Amino acid sequence: MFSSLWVSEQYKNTALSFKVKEILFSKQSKFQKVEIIDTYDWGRIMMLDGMMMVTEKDEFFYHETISHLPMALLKDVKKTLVIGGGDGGTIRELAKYPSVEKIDLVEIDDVVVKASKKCLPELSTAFSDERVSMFFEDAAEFIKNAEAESYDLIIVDSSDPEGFAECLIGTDFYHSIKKALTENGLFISQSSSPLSQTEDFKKTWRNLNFIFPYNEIAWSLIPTYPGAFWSFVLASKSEIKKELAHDFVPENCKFWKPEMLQALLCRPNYIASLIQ
Ligand code: SPD
Repeated sequence: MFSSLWVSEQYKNTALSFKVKEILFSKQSKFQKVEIIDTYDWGRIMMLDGMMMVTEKDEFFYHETISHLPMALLKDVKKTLVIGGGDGGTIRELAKYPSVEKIDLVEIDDVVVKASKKCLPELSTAFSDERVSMFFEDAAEFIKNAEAESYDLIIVDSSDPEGFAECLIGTDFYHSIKKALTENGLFISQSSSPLSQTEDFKKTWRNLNFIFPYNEIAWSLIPTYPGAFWSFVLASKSEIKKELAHDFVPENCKFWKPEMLQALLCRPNYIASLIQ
């Protein structure tokens, strides 16, 4: 059937548009509008309040970077926490590691998980993994109340730092993250596009440096996010050695391979100039 319907993500004065095959899911939750739309060129996409979260075609760049990069730097990870990430892509990648015993997922909006389970079968495979526990609550409260040194790896897989997600780049939040991390544990957060969301990126980096003694920046490509050139910040209470900590290679990756570690941690001059 021919469709003339297009959906766009508008970010400031730029928009990226996708031709719609079919709207599969559309619901106004307590927090946001959750939509899953089948498109011609990018497969099924998830949008929250009109902002692109995932497309089936390019989600692997994002989910493989945010999970395998920190996992490559850590030895024998057992306890993990994912904040946001209700589409399931990040926990799908963490579930590839036999050493991981616990994957806690804190997602404020249960409708995001419901939509993914219903319409995104390639992303939602790990929801039934017995190591996964789901908490539908505010992440800032959850982490404030978490036990000290209770996670080896904490991942923030959030939407842009606006509205209810804004606190996820604040110093209070980072302070709670620091407390909840084990001594050699690692924190990673998506940190916006240095190109199109420069101020968000700089603020995230500044706040993180204020709280943690050791910090790094990684980058990746996400073609359907504003700017496409994406960043991730890492932090730890211990020195972050930029080398592989083990030789386990997760299966079925489309982007990640151990050699990517050096590439993604290599800081382009453009990023270096932003944080001088
Ligand atoms: N501008 C969109 C940033 C969204 C990052 N998180 C997306 C969730 C994917 N699991």
